[in-house]
Amino acid sequence: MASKIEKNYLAAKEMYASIGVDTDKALDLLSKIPISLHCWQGDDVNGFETNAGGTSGGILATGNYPGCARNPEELRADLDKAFSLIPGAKRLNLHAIYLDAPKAVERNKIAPEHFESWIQWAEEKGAGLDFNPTFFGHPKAASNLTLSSPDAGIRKYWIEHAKACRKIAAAMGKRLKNPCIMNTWVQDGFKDVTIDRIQARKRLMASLDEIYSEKISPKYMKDAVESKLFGIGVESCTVGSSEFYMGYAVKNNLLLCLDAGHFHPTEVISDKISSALLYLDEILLHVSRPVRWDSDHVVTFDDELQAIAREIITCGANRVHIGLDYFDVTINRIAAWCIGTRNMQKALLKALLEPAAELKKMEKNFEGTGKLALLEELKAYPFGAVYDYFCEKQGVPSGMKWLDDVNKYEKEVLFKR
Ligand code: RNT
Ligand code: ZN
Repeated sequence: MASKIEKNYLAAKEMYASIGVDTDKALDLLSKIPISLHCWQGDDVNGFETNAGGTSGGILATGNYPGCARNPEELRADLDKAFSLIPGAKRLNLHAIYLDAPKAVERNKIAPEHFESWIQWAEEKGAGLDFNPTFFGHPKAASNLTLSSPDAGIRKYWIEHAKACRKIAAAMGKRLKNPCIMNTWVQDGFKDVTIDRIQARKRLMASLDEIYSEKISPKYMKDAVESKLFGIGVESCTVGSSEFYMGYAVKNNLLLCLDAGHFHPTEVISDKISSALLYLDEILLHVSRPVRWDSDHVVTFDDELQAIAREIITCGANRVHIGLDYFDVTINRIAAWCIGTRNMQKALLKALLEPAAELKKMEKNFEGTGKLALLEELKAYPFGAVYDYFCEKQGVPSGMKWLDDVNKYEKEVLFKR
């Protein structure tokens, strides 16, 4: 006998079929779009370096919810829980500070062996890994200038760090037979009136040129660069601005990383995807939710998320790598992963369930009335029933059931930490 979820799905399937949409096909496509979960939601961006420095560098994890992972084993256990509650293809995005090493290692000396336990974990899960050098939370980043520092010694240290990270990323991609995306974001910037912006940018450019001078096969790793508008303490000038990295990525054929919180408050990344893809082969997204500023709130099912998802589907999901980037310490961290990732997936599904050809035709024919009417009607279509069925098919709790699991784990594991 069909379950309630299946019955609801069949009713939804019929409704979508009546507007020419094949729900089975949409679910098949959805199951193949990977979402990269950011490890740093699990421990408030602290990392596992001995003498950890915390965030700094203009980013801020706020809140004091109990249960933070204190070591790689705990973080992996928490990720196992999250992965078991999220359907579809998943990757894990690591930062260099998440190394698993018995004793302190300088950041310019880190190597693939320090990430062996993560690679093994990913192998077991059949998940790809992504990677990031960490330029913040470190005494050598105290001036808020790293790759663009006027101090050659500081620059050298961070160039070495980035080069070491590219080797780690390549090792991850090689072992997992799945290219690792390495995203470079530096907080470099100035608090107040900045006179010589061009020299700072020239220094950043020269450092990046040196970092990328070693050619590594895209079979193993791909490089992305992430711009930003401003950070706390560096409000007046960010060296790696949007224009800087757009030019740099295009010139050097790198991936451009668009973070939803890194632009002016009314500027949206959904409108940038189609332009970026005209000049670049692939891009990376940091799907986040800025509230008044780059606050990195948990991703909700808001208009911009739906717009981002529609662009990914329209422009080609194979060219857009989806990463999440937020860190909320006021709620359960595993729930934060589940809510944000499941929302990203629901938004992708909703986009996949749009009668795209029909909508495009209307737009081309200037049928604005019909297009708006159809888009509004679609908002009440039962995509939730389709998502529930997806969860069930993938052996993952549907609806709110995943939260019971998280609550149980919270009581039995997290609150005992
Ligand atoms: C910071 C950037 C960056 C970080 C992570 C931890 O504003 O968004 O991507 O959030 O690298
Ligand atoms: Zn980001």
